[in-house]
Amino acid sequence: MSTVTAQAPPEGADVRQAEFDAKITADQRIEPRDWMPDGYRRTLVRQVSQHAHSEIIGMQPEGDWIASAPSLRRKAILLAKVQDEAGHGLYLYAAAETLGVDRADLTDRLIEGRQKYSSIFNYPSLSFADVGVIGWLVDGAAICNQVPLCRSSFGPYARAMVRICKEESFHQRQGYELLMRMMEGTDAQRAMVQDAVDRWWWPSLMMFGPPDADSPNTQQSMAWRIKRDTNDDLRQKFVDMTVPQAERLGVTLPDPELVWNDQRGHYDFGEPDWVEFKQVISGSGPKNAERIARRRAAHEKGAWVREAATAYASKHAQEATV
Ligand code: FAQ
Repeated sequence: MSTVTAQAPPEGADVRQAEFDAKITADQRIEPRDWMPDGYRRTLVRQVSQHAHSEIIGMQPEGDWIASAPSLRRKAILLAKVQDEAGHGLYLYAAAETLGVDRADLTDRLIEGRQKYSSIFNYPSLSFADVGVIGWLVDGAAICNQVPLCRSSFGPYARAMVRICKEESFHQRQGYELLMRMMEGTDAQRAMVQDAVDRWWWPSLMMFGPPDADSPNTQQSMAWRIKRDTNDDLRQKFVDMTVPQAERLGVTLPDPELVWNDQRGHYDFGEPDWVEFKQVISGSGPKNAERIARRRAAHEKGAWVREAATAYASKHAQEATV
């Protein structure tokens, strides 16, 4: 009898883990009913729900300008854009719910400060030029970050991203178009655009998250193919994409270290203020308290709608059983 024994096939959880690993390696999608490791599920719930919160809170800085838009055309465009962001939040909450969490609970986590949302939305929008700059830089950064997420390994998240990215592209173009018009206007309008660029540039770079060396989640999220690129790689891509757009627009980006590096084939750029970033994501940014207070008030004001919908649904269910 041979002393060499064939390796026993993996059993139970091991088989499921092996199947999961094989799918990830083969770049196949993980779907909600598939087995997945707890850490994979937790990471997705964290990222997808924080992403959803960002879209919903992200309605506020531009929403502030709907009533004061300078023309009916600009008001209609802005209304449509802000409504799109609400839609993105809803797709993303729905994607998170496929992981077994409840949207009402996620909303509680947001308004009780137990979950984060993007740092960028904790800065004020001080003039109508901010609407253009948010479209150009903030939606531009969002697209850079989110196009690769269309290939994220979790099916519902990746599919939500496809539609979201199409809409974000429209948002970016409307922002750039608004700025082009303002730059063709008066000196005062050009100064407003430059001032908005000066205020939003560094916070836009922070949207990509901390440097790779300080990012606790990137390595594992890349191994699971939830994230497809590192924070620093996406930040570089954004800078490379944006500098020629700034030149075309006729604005200066507020970074004296920004220079083309022929050897690297990329722009070199300065370091964002990571102390400020940490303060903003831990709740002490210029607008954190106001953003959450407003979200909480909207949630409380909407209680009657939720109650009415629940009453309607249970009446409907009762009638169906009669
Ligand atoms: N802000 O280890 P990492 C939009 C947190 S949507 C706040 O690198 P990860 C549309 C991070 O959560 C914008 N927190 O984390 C729009 C973690 O904390 P935790 C939102 C941040 O997840 C446009 C800790 O720091 N987009 O703009 C930020 O691997 C215009 C350590 O960081 C998404 O959510 C930040 N900037 O990478 C709407 C995209 N960065 O959770 C209206 C999807 C990091 O352990 C108007 N998300 N943190 O307590 C992602 O790609 C990733 O989650 C990253 C962070 C890249 C944001």
